Amino acid sequence: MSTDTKYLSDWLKGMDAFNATPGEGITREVYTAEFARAEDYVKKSMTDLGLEVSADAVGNIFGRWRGTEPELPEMWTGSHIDSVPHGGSYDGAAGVAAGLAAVRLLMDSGYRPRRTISVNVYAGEEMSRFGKCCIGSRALAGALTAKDMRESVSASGETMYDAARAAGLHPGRFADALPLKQSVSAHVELHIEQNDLLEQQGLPVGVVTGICAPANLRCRVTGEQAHAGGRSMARRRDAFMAAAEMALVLESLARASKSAYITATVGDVRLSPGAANVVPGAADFSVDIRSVSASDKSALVASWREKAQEIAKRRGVGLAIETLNDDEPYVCDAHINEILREAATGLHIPFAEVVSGPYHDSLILSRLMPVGMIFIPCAGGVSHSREENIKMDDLAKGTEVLAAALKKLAE
Ligand code: HGY
Ligand code: MN
Ligand code: MN
Repeated sequence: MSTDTKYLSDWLKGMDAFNATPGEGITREVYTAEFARAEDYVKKSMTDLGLEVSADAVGNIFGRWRGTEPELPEMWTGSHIDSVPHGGSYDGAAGVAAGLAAVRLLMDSGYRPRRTISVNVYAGEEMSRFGKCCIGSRALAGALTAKDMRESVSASGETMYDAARAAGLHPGRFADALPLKQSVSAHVELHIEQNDLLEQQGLPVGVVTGICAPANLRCRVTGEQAHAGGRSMARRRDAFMAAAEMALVLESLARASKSAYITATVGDVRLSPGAANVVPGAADFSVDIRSVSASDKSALVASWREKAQEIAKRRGVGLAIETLNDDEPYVCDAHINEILREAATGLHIPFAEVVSGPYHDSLILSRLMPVGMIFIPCAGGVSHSREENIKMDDLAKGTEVLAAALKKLAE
């Protein structure tokens, strides 16, 4: 079986058109106009393949290839099409393209699955707009409710619920199909690695052994707003400097951790009032801590919280920490991974087993079904950046492994 790389690259080029920042990377945040048009594009490509298309109240899309025994639990694949601001063309979208191309490959081979195979798009995997990641897969898993949608507010003050309605969805009909009632046999997601382990080894495919999970905290330091020239250094309660010290302590604790895989990031800092000649009275910042080990992650969260409170006390500032989510890491399903390894070997496609530092919808879906992931390299391991790039040949190879695995898992 050899994948039609033209189908993959044409599909991805078509997806690039739905972008709020042309020429400055891809910005396609969940429940925006670009996102709504991208969803229509996906539905059309599913219809063009002869798949039965359906969508739920939060914007998850399902493209079903009915099996000969549709009463059996379905086989799922899929990923996301939303992006971070000024991100790349392949984070998420490559996995949707691969799912469609894998089904197309199997159809062209004359194969008919026993189980229905569904190629899916999960809404809102990125947390950038509402501070909550994996909106669609959480809704399926019962970890997000319509009430949560009304209470999640973007930086511009719009609720997730209203934004979903503005994007043409019907969150009021949440309970029609959410949380997921049916049982699903398994889920395999293809995704770009977003690290450079595969590229370093010159390998086109990775089989993911574990998916790290994030603890996302929203932190607010409150100090005293003052004049940048008038207030002496000794008398300041500078919210930013306190936050900066807390961030540096986070970095040193993460670097000192003995964990097999752990990361800590402060990716979003907002100062108030945010003027060059004013000592900030308040500093809001995000903390993103991940590990493939739940205990290592909670140890880092706990030790950082303690140090941060000590810094706040010493500097005479307030510190409020809100936990947005704290998810369980996932060790990928051994049976699925055996099938993925066999598929790659049978296709003479060299592969390595790798850990996923990034989380994915598969992490959340693992609460409902056994899950495996296939990685392909991305240039320099760069992602969440306009520099994100892949080799179409690697995506084609990953698609062939996905197709072979779907064929096996749909029996
Ligand atoms: O942040 C992540 O791990 C994912 O790419 N949203
Ligand atoms: Mn991402
Ligand atoms: Mn992603």
